[in-house]
Parts: sequence; C-alpha cells; structure tokens
Amino acid sequence: MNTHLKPLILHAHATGPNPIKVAIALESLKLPYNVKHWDFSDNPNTGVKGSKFLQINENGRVPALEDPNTGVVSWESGACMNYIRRVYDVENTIGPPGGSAQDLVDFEKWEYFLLTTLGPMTGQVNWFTHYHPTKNADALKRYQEQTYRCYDVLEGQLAKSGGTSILPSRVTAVDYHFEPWVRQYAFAGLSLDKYPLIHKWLGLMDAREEVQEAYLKIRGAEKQE
Ligand SMILES: N[C@@H](CCC(=O)N[C@@H](CS)C(=O)NCC(=O)O)C(=O)O
Repeated sequence: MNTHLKPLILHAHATGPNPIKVAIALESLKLPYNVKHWDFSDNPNTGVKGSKFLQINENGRVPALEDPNTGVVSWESGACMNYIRRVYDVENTIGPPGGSAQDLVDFEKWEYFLLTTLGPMTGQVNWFTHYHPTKNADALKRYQEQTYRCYDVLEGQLAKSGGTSILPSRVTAVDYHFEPWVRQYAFAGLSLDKYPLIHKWLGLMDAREEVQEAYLKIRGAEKQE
C-alpha cells in the first residue's frame, strides 16, 4: 500500500460494472481509496442525477474518481483507468506490455472495443431483459446477437494466450476493463457454453486477489449520504 498517499475517492454504485474496473486497477497498484456509493435517482444528495453528484460528473454516471493528491477529477471509466495508469503505474505493471507503436495500438484497440462495443451491447441486453417497461423482443434479439458477436471476437483473441489474458503476454488493464462486463453474462441471460476460453479466462480473473478485493470493497461500501 502506498501509505504516503491520501486515499482517492471512487464514486460508484453497488452493482454497476463500470466502477468495478477502476477499483480493480486501484487494487492492482495498491493505491489507497475510499468508495462512495450513489443511487441512480435525481435525489440532490444521493443520486447520480442529483445536484451534488452533477458537480463531480455533469454526465450523471459512475464511476468518477477524485484524487486529493493531485486535485484531478476524472469520469468515464476509460479516462479514470488511463489517469491511474499515467500517474501511478510508474513501473508499467498493467499497461501495454511492449513499447512499440503496434503494442500501444493493440492495448488501445481492445480497451476501446470494450468501451464502445462489448460493454454497451451487454448493457442494452440487460436493459431490455430487466428494466425496459414493455417487452421488445426485436431489440433484445439485436443486442443479444451483437453481444455474442463480441464474444466471438474475444474468444478468438483469447486463443493467442490459451485463455490466460486478452493481450497475449500478461494480464493488463484491458482484462480489468472486460472482467465486470463479461462476468454479467448470466445476469444478461447469455451463455458461455460456446466460449470455453472466455469461461477459462473469467475463472482465472475472478481468482485474482485484486479482483476479489475490488468486489469486496465496492460491495462493502457505504451509500453516500
Ligand atoms: N461510458 C461510461 C458509462 C458509465 C455508466 O453508464 N455507468 C452506469 C453504472 S455502471 C451508471 O452510472 N448508470 C446510471 C444511469 O444510467 O443513470 C463509463 O465507461 O464510465
């Protein structure tokens, strides 16, 4: 633990996947942090759409990350993750494994694939499965197919490491981006039966200390009052 640092503040929600990836990165780098929970309402004091939280993130979504050591406030999980890496991963333990132009692009392309495609498609499956007020079978089918298409792509990439990491040489922040979203497959009503390498990778990820600690910390955190 970096005891000389003031704890960072991770604004989160008890179940939403995006804050969890930031917690995993913080755990991996052994950075001190406290979690503040918000709900999804517009309550001025407790909700992500309320006036208090909107001063931190005008987009009204978690995660947001405040760093009292630098005064920097970030939001969007990708920006939070990259901030943490730039400032605190001085030995590059979770960044791109190599330094070539191709290595950097390989890291970013998988990061962006999760942020723009696999994550949002899974989110829409969840929405039309659990939260949309009326049934919309066409929309649900569309997003299920798109999520499975992403699983096809991910399964192919995992073949390069035998299912141990998304970038072939070692676990990186890219794996942290994917873990909370892929973990949601059952909640989304999806199956990994056709994806043995994703299944293996998820088991390996979920056994890692930084992943387990992040979930414990997020689930144990107090709601913001
Ligand atoms: N693209 C954003 C998405 C953030 C996001 O959608 N967060 C969810 C929780 S995982 C949220 O705050 N939802 C509140 C809402 O939908 O009102 C990111 O990667 O951080």
